Amino acid sequence: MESRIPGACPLDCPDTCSWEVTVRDGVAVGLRGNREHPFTRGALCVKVNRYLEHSRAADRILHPMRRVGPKGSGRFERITWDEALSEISVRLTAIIDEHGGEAIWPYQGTGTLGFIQGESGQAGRRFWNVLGASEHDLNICSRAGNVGLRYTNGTPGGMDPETFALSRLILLWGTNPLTSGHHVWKFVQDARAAGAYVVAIDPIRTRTADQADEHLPIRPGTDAALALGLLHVVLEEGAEDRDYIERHTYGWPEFEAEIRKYPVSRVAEITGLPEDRIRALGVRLAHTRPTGIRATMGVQRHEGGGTALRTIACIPGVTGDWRHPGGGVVYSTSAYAPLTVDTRPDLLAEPVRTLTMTRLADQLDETVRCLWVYAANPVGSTSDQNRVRAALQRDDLFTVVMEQFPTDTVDYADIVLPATMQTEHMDLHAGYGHMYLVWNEPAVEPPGECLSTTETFRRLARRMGLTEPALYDSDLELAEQLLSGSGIGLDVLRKQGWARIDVPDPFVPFTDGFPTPSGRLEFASARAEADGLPRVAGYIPSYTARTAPAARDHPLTLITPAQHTFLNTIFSNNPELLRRSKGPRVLVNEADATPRGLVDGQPARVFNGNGEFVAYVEISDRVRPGVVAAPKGHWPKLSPGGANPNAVVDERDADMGRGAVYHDNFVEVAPLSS
Ligand SMILES: Nc1nc2c(c(=O)[nH]1)N[C@H]1C(S)=C(S)[C@@H](COP(=O)(O)OP(=O)(O)OC[C@H]3O[C@@H](n4cnc5c(=O)[nH]c(N)nc54)[C@H](O)[C@@H]3O)O[C@H]1N2
Ligand SMILES: Nc1nc2c(c(=O)[nH]1)N[C@H]1C(S)=C(S)[C@@H](COP(=O)(O)OP(=O)(O)OC[C@H]3O[C@@H](n4cnc5c(=O)[nH]c(N)nc54)[C@H](O)[C@@H]3O)O[C@H]1N2
Ligand code: SF4
Ligand SMILES: [Mo]
Repeated sequence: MESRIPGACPLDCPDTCSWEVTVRDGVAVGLRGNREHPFTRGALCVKVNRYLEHSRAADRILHPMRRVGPKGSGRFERITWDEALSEISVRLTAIIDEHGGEAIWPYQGTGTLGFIQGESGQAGRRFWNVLGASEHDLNICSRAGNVGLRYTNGTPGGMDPETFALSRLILLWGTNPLTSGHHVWKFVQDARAAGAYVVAIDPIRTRTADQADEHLPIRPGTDAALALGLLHVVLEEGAEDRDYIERHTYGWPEFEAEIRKYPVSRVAEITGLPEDRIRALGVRLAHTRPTGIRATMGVQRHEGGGTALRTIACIPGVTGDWRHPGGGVVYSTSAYAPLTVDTRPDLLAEPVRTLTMTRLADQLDETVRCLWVYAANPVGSTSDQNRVRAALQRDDLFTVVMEQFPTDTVDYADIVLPATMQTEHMDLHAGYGHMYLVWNEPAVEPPGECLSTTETFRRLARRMGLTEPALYDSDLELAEQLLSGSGIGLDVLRKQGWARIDVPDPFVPFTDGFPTPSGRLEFASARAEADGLPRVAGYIPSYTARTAPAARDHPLTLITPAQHTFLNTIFSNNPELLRRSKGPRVLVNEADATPRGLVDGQPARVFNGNGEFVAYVEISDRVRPGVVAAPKGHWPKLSPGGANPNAVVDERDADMGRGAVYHDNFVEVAPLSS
């Protein structure tokens, strides 16, 4: 018997593909992108094409385990679920009795974005509320940009990415879609076929930059200055949309004065870009309607990253691009998901503190007695790896990790709980790069003793004798609750596998105003001022951009972008994808490689005061002199030297939302032998 089961890619990728699993006699034998889905259009990606293979990998965790070696050793014995739940129940109860519920840190990551099993719905939070556990701020990925956009537009939401097909000038700004979410490219190609011009603004000449009509290799962390410089040219050209500004924006005189401070000559100095290229792009922007801007998370992994998005978002306010389908900015579409997430904050007996995902090393102190990691791999993915490792070593810390694979984080667990993969559990998704809900029907039985997130928490609640009924809602009940205000029926969604969010097509946002205090696009924001930020959008340099050469202890700026063959640290243990990654690499410009004696293909130490990692040198003009790049995602324990780039990343906050600064650190590079 063969059947086709609709599902969704669960990964932290804007495209949230709709897929179809072919099941024969209870075994998943095929996986492919849904051909009917308007965004997926039948294609998955180089990583997820191996998802079924990955789900059957030899190193998959299939049973609960208890640590037998020292923390970090990764030595475990198999135990039963009954033993695991008993031990956890006893430990949690003792911790709550002695230290209070806040001593528990439920550290949820982005392994799955599901609304039922994953981070979008904060799966497990009802359980944590009953226990009074600390809140967890999942700010690792996109927060600074979200906050920045909110000051300007009132929401991080913007254009429907499908409308890029209608754009006539496309700015791909700090985004590498051909690696980090390629489905938008078809719409870019449609636009090009109709004559659109495509510009990539990125310190690295990425795959995407290779395909663009033009690449501007901007100095990292200076994007807001470029935005102001382009607008300076728009004003010189007299091309600002006075009518739009008058009727739909707030704070123009102040912002205009700010723009006037950034003539092209000054912007060239700040951004390291030639004056004539900036002016030429400014002229294009002035006279091309509609201009669509795709800016994603890369541009905000910096000290001034929130401000960068805030200021880039001002561009369509000046050009009036929000009037047109195909005009405007899009960062994330997740705000459009019409789903009702109810984590039941009323179940908390009293308010609790919030712990910050990007500050794990700092905040994992003796006030935390249980770290509960799920769908996350902090040893591989969060900043300041060596201090994270040290914090995880503490003897009086009880660490539980729910996982599919034996990650570096698992090595520190006291108890490991085997987790299902997407083909084995039920979930509901919304994209952050498209306008659809996607349903995931379980296709096969879980292998071994793997359990879903929801089922694990239901069983644990029962073991702990918790009586709150909301802890026992089934996955289907949770789905009904999520869809309750959406106007989309569960039956229809389950049958078709996906549904478009109820907005016109083509979608033009903000036609009824902006969800800001003034109801207008805010060049100036009283809210920003109240939050201790500049009132007017402007430019805040990143750490590496503002630090004078003489004050740098390590001279090179490190960027740690998406790795083509992995998704964060997922798939990095798949032998074929690991092979295709060509191992940990660091791209170095010849001008920096030569004086350091770095040789192409040879291993080098990349280091600063936080630590070091080892990577193979790739001498390349893809990076500017002064900038080096080492993709994220390699498992430390599968890397030479046992560390990945997060060993050198500071635990330092971006300007907004305590976002991380993954692309804003100084390093030195030396041949490994020296
Ligand atoms: N293959 C693959 N796909 C992924 C991921 C992955 O790990 N691998 N990760 C997923 C996740 S978690 C996310 S959040 C998204 C993120 O997707 P992206 O936003 O595309 O993320 P990054 O690769 O971090 O950054 C994009 C580009 O920004 C550039 N950049 C860095 N600093 C600056 C700057 O100061 N200015 C400008 N203009 N550009 C800058 C980088 O060089 C990089 O090429 O991708 C998702 N997709
Ligand atoms: N240097 C550097 N570091 C970065 C970034 C960067 O640009 N540069 N990007 C950051 C970004 S954007 C992000 S989003 C974070 C991601 O950081 P994390 O949220 O820690 O995510 P991952 O490292 O992908 O680890 C996710 C883990 O969840 C597991 N998993 C997957 N699905 C499930 C499930 O259904 N249940 C359970 N229990 N486990 C599951 C996977 O096996 C995997 O080990 O990394 C950040 N780290
Ligand atoms: S990782 Fe992105 S592109 Fe690949 S299948 Fe998942 S959603 Fe689609
Ligand atoms: Mo992310």
